[in-house]
Amino acid sequence: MFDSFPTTKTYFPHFDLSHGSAQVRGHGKKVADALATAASHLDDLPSALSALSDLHAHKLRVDPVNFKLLSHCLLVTLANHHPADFTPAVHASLDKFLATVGTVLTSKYR
Ligand code: HNI
Repeated sequence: MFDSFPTTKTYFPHFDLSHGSAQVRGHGKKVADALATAASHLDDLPSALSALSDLHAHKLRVDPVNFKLLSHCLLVTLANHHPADFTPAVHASLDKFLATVGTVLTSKYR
């Protein structure tokens, strides 16, 4: 995401964003863990992601467009690393899942 959409770097001025940096890897794990939590609470994402929604909306103030950029990068990366598993059905369901997570994380911007 940082390489493909450099504007996203503005939210991480305090990070070492070089390729493979420990901070980027550590943060990637936090995001992946949050996505795993979301995947196991598909019946109630707003509650499962409530604290993260507050964080991104009120504290971090991440512009909603950035969630679409990240989702796109995740899909491209997963397709590259798991070409056999990345069937049209998996693509469609991951796209729907990531769009829903993004909607929940930006739902408190009002
Ligand atoms: Ni996001 C912190 C999850 C999208 C900018 N983000 C987090 C944390 C999690 C997380 C988990 C750590 C919270 C904590 O420490 O309590 N972020 C997610 C998820 C998505 C997402 C699941 C979407 C799928 N975040 C984005 C986007 C941006 C973003 C699109 C901006 C481009 N996030 C941040 C920033 C932080 C952050 C900035 C704080 C980083 C830090 O440690 O200072």
